[in-house]
Amino acid sequence: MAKEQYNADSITVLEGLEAVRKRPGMYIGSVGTKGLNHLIYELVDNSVDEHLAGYCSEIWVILESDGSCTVRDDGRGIPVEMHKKGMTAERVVLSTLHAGGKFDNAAYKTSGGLHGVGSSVVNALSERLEIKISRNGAVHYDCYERGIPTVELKDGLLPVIGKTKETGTQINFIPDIEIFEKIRFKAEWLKSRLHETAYLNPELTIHFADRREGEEEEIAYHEPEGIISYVKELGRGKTPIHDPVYFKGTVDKIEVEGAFQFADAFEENVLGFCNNIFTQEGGTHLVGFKTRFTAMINTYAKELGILKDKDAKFTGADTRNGMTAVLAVKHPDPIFEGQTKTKLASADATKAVFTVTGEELQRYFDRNVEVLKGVIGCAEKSAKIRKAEEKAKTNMLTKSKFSFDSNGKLANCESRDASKCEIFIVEGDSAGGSAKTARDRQYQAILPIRGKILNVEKASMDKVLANAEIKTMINSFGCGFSEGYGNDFDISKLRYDKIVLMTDADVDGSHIDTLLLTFLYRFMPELITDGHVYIAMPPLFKVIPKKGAEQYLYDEKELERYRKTHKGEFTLQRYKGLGEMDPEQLWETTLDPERRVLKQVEIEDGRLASEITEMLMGSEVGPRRQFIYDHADEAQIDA
Ligand code: 0RA
Repeated sequence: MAKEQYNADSITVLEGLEAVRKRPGMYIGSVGTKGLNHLIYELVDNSVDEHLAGYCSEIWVILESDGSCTVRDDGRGIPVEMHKKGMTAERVVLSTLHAGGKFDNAAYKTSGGLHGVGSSVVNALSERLEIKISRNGAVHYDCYERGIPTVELKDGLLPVIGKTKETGTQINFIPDIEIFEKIRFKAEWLKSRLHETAYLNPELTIHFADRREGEEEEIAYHEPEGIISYVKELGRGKTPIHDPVYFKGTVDKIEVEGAFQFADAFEENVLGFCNNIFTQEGGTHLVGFKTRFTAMINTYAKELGILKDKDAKFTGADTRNGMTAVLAVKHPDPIFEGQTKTKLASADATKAVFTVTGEELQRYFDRNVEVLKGVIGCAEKSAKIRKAEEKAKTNMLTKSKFSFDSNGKLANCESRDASKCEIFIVEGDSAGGSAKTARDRQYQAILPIRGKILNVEKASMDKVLANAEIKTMINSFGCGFSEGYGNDFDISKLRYDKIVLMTDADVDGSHIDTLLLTFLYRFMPELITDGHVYIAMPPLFKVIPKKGAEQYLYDEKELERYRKTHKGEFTLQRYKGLGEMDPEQLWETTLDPERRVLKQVEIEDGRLASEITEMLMGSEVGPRRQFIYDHADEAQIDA
């Protein structure tokens, strides 16, 4: 770096990036796989902003064979001209937190408000970042290491490395291993995110390529039908009762666009977006949609004589029974709040969505009475089940209010400090018995479960709640549960920081993992999304060599490797199940926080929830196991 660049301004710049490196979680959520992938999303969002400004129609995202990632667009190119303080605009954008907005004259401030925001965060967290900007007939080049520029400027300007007639921005970066736990991007999440972006921007094409060894693939995402196709895709596997309904309109500069489709199913899946941002925590736009929709269905049901005057109205959940919907608004100046800043708070969005939904859907339903009757039919079904289940639930909960301590087979831990406590759900009484002896009684609770728990996906609510294993789990965790018709779940009451599934490494064990995860995902999804759920990884083998130390091996591959690298004789012990291990071995291999291997179950978010459970419950054992491991983060030593 040239000496004259160390002035007061560059010091503030470095301090800014240093803040990102010190507390990366504040900027990208985590330093796990999720945060890692987030780096790519930040760059893609900038290119999408350029698309929204009207200048970019194609984006390329490439996972390179060297582990780096390239994001390229055909927009105007980040400005390379001198901006201020002897810095080119490009350097300001890439090295100042929240830069970019100052240049912006786009109609919509998106992705949290500023154009180019996020690229400095990616830069700060990259071991190396290279940028090529095609603009003004030339290709301009710059390069950084951990946010610090390594290219010398000429007269304060970037070097030109070629001529071009095109315009656009290309960024290649390799995440910093000093910051991230691992630096392998997860293609599966990236692809679904890119696909979603394509659905939300029907005039955009996003090219994805994975060039990593063994992973080679190329896909182009282009969805000219937009959110209509998205709704169809989200509802895939269900039986639709009508074609998707699409509506749009603008009120007070707020653009509203929605699509929905009802299926013969009992779930509701309504996704909200504001300026392309998925509003995971919901918000005012969804309030407007739901309020108006519920009122409209109740009015129609009365008009059609389906609801009599004496009948109770349908609840909101009733009217959305079986609904898959996407609601996307574009707001010139949105306010986001909530834990993860993904809750739309702008009050005017409610009114805009309320108005558009009312006008457009009324027009639609007046002309499509068959669809309307189908939708009301779904609400009627829901109301009926709701009443039956409310009854079942009250009966169940009053009957089964047993206390924490009298909780069947639970061997609880002594500590009541939830942040330190762990509960192991152990398959089988014999493994459960060993685990109870082996555990650290202070912090580790053991809950043995026998055989296969109920498949909650297929069972009705009262059956689910009558199941002994499930009741015990709900009571042990202490945080209640949520389901379609009510939410008694309160994660602050969770009694254990870690919930560890401990099953045999065979087909039955994998099936039990699946059933347990399905149960947790349906009734306590926050446990998974907040990272409280883990899968224990007991070893499959123990090798005892004539000379040298004994060793546990966790799969066939490790055994193969051991056979190849180990010279000399050794005895091989093969564990058929947890039950075969004595307490001491169980402690060493699976319980001891210092030595065990746990996989953390990670799911990006609930967006493709129904697909996930569908896949979880598929009849093939192989892919299911695969799924669990794909969603269980790569093995990490938990210390
Ligand atoms: C600021 C101003 C202009 C474009 C951009 C930023 C821009 C940023 C990114 C980030 C990724 N791709 C991008 N493409 C463009 C417009 C400057 C002008 O008026 O030409």
